Amino acid sequence: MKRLFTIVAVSLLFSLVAPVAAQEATPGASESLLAGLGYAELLIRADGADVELPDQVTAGRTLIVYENVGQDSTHPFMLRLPDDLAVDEALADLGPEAMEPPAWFLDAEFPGFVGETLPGQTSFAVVDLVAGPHLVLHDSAVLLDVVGTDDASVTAEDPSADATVSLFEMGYEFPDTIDAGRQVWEVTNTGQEPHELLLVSSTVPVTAEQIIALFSSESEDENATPVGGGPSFANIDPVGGLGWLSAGATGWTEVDLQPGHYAAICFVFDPETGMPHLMLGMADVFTVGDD
Ligand SMILES: [Cu+2]
Repeated sequence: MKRLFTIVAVSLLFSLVAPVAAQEATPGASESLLAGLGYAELLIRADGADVELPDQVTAGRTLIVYENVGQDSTHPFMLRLPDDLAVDEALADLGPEAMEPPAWFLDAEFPGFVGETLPGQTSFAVVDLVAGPHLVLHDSAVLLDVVGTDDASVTAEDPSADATVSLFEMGYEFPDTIDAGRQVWEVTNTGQEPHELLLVSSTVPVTAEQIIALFSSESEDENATPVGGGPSFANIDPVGGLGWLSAGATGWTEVDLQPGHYAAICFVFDPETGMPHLMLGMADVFTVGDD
């Protein structure tokens, strides 16, 4: 069941990266910046491929609260099935036998989702859900029915954001300065294809070229530094972000950043080559606080 298909290969990569040791306590809803803003809440509790969630939620602007109670870091995302695709067919296409993404995959809508979440952590994101059958994807594909007619982007107030970030082919735009601490980011896909914001912290300075070289390297040794220097997998940790987001869509995520070095990468695949966008250059770096 570990093989949803190649695009989820990143979760395998991150099982190298993420320490399995217990994390510092992460905030309950009371400390979250996005919780308490009055949005309808969708609570998801994931234990590996075992995902607990309601059968159905109402369309509209929604706070996703995602608890990873499993042993491994997870890299979840969500899609709304194309209108002409039957649910049974979609689930069959994404079953344990699936070796590659089905042809319809990039025709789905991606409303955004929480980012990579370490064991014991809870992640928060605010996204707009449109009525229709959805799937929550990680080690498994789990159905979530969104019902109703609410046009969320028109009726709901935006969360106030500490930073805005855009995603496009093949890169990111970040603010000139990013402060440390817990904060809300407004993330918009200004490109033509789906993209994601997968954030990693690095204990050593890092360039975009170095992070691409690291993920392109075939080394099994987590201490190996790729040609060109920079971090090894032992130097980096996932620190959240925002899951797959369709062109033109906006979502809000909550991040908690310590001063240091960071990279943003995208594992959405290119339909022509099947390559993750990262390998096509979709990586950027930033620092928080003084160098
Ligand atoms: Cu991308």
